[in-house]
Amino acid sequence: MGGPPLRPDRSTLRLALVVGGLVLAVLLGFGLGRLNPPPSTASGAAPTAGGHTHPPGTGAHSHGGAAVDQGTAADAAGLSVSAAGYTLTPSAVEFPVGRAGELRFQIRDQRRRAVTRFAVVHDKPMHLIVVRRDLTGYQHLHPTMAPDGTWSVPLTLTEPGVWRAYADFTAVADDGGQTAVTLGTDLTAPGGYAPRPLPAPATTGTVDGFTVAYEGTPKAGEPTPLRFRVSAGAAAAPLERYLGAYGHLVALREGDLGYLHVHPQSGRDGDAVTFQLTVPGPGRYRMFLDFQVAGVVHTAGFTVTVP
Ligand SMILES: [Cu+2]
Repeated sequence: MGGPPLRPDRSTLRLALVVGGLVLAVLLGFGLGRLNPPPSTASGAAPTAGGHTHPPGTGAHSHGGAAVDQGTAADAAGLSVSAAGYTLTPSAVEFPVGRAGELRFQIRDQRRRAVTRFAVVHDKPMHLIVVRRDLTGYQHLHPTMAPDGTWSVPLTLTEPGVWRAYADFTAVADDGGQTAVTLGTDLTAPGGYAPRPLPAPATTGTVDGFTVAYEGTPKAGEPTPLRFRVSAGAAAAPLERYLGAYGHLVALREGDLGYLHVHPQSGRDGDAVTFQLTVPGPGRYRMFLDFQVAGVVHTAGFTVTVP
């Protein structure tokens, strides 16, 4: 060696100070950011009439013991991949048309951990609804969960286009708290998309040889009872319990595919099955009634216009 000791000249020192200062500033900013807890209704929260916000997909809840917003217009759900601190994470969203595939996804919490505890609601811990953008091709599926929180279900997208998948579940947090959420994501089946117009509004329809009719007129912002009757020929069809009730109803909004919550009334009144439907606003909706006869589930669809 023997050369003069290496000493940094002044400009190198200045540079070191500047870089060091920048690093310090970044670290401080990061630390400060972490000290502030993220707002609980961070992204996409929709303001409501009560002057506060709800995460989309969660609807009304109570603050400090006082119930708020009960009985007012319920928001549509399923419009977001992330709501109420939970995120729907599909592993793949593209499906070749008409080919049997498998949809796999996780529900992750705010710490990006896969959720593995779910409450059983309507007999199942997870309800998955899949429908094409034009509200055709409706499927109601029940995925199964692996121990690591990965859900999977066989899925075939029967025609080309963009499809929406809704995961309807109630997550159980570490402290036992339960959160009911419906998250939505798009799936795609590449190919020429030929959308079909929504069928005309009707209160009677036929499916698989059954005639299904309902009474009741949904109104915007009000829970409305809808009474469905299923008949086979002249007689009432012998409905069996399906998902803890004598039928299961899902309503979706044309335009944004908003997912409406429908509450079944327990039991049957006579040969009818009644649901309480709250429609968030005017528009056209497509309702899908699943019912079971002789061990087979059938689905009747109805278009309804809310003025
Ligand atoms: Cu279900």
